[in-house]
Amino acid sequence: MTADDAREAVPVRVEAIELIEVALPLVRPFRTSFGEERTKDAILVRVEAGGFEGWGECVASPAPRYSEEWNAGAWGVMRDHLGPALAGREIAHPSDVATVLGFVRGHRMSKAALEAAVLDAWLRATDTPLATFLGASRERVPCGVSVGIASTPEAMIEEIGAYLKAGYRRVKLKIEPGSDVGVVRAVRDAVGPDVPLSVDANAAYTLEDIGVFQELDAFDLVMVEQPLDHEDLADHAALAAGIRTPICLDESIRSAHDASVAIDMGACRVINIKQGRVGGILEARRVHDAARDRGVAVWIGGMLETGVGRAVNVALAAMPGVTMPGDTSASARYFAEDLTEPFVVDRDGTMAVPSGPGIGVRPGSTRLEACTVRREVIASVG
Ligand code: OSB
Ligand code: MG
Repeated sequence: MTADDAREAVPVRVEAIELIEVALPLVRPFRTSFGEERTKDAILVRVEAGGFEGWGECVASPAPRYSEEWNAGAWGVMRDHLGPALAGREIAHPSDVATVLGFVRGHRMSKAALEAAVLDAWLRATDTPLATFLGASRERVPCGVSVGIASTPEAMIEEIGAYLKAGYRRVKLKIEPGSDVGVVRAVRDAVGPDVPLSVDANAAYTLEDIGVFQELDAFDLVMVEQPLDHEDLADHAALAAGIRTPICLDESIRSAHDASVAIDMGACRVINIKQGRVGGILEARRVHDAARDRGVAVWIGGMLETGVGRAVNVALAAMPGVTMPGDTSASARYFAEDLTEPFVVDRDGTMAVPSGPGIGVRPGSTRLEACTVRREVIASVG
């Protein structure tokens, strides 16, 4: 019997839901084709369910650039719509959360944060680690690192050198028009032919830029991530037919259904799974299953999460169909001090999967207080 089955008959009631907005300074600015972030601003969800506390992290950003979701909107939809619907509910299985919240269209990151918090409490009620619930097949996961656009290629190369020394197994470079082929050439020359490199355009190009991607073919990249518009699978399929480097989709994949369609139409050969983007941990597992059934490689992406969200990503990265290093970097790559015990990458480029019940970590109360911007109990049913 799996841990999943063991819990099925014992419901937990959602007794309270609290939203906590936090701000943590980043150790260095993170620049992508859609903007620069200097702090990590996130909404944490704390629930009480079945007498247990559960934590989730909403991966929305301060501005609606990566997706339509953003923090102020996420706060509003959780407080006014999703939270009230969930409060007082008996949750027999974590999949009930998506069912209860399904009346709201979209808002996947907010739904995912609530689901994660309830799932954490539900798993703690039987002492089950999230990785076990997900059918994890490893205790340590290989890690990559995502490198923001720097002011000069030299600055980027210096930062990458430090990551390689620290053990990271794959380096992902953010690119944008005007900062692509030249930067990749300089980095490839500096690191040599054996370092696995990829690029992520965050949808900054159109099919008319196919020449850029044909030039990038020369640098043996593991993949090119989300080169084109997030809503254009057909153009990704056309680009894929004209280049050698595999295309990985990030923004375009919002569900397991999207994943199946994208793979079947030849729009991608790799998928970056982010549980927030697809509406939760359970849907993330379904994306993993759909890709595995079709022989497509997946890896676990990131949204600069604090330890609360990172714990979920690392558990997902331990699933058997995850075949490439993820953007699951060490806490120290982002923060001088995380909210939780820090996640550490060893010199061999691997990180331990949390083994405690639920997500296996929780915010330290002093650190949480120091980082809190506002908090509000949005539902309490006693
Ligand atoms: O496109 O993968 C992305 C961060 C914020 C928003 C989008 C993306 C990213 C990253 C960073 O690439 C991944 C990480 O280190 O968490
Ligand atoms: Mg991406």
